[in-house]
Amino acid sequence: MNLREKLKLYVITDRRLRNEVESVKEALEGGATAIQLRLKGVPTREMVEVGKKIRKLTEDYDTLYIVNDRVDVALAVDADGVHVGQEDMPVDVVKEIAPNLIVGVSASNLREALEGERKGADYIGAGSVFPTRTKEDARLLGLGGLREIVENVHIPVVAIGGINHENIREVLKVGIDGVAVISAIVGTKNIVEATRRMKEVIEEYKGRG
Ligand code: TZP
Ligand code: MG
Repeated sequence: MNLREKLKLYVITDRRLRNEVESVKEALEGGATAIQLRLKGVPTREMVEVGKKIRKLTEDYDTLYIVNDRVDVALAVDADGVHVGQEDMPVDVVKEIAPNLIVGVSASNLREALEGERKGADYIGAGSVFPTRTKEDARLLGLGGLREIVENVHIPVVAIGGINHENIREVLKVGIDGVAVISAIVGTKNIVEATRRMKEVIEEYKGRG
């Protein structure tokens, strides 16, 4: 499966909403195509411990596994990739020290997306598409900004921020490769079901190929 296909439904952990291992198990069962381990303010040792468990689970489902922020942790747990923000390690430096990792970069405007692409990113995480309560300092990109990125970069684009079962069709219309979701999946009681329902909408839209 190519990267675009693997980025279709990208579920991100959030400990404030649910334990990571539990939420990953359920999201995988529901059909998530990518998992991101996102842990803020957690000791490195614990990150590695949790990260290894999630490696096993994602392996069983042949699902893409990305670690947020930390190149060292991504390498330590044998993740497929790392996702870096505008204040994390620059993409070209990540590629220098970890050439085998898939690297995603966050962009909240076209300039950041083009710069990420130029520096060798494998995909762009573009957002926040809608207002979100999950990330305090998220900058609003909007659907218009998302469209501008999709029309100008050549690498896959994953939309993030405030995406839920109600507004996902508007996002798919823009022509993105995937959606990244926290609260609309991890913040629900039945993560399996929430994942499955979102996957159905995506596949309906993109065709099941
Ligand atoms: N980056 C931009 S918006 C966001 C991140 C991590 C939060 C997405 O969470 P939610 O709950 O899907 O809006
Ligand atoms: Mg970051």
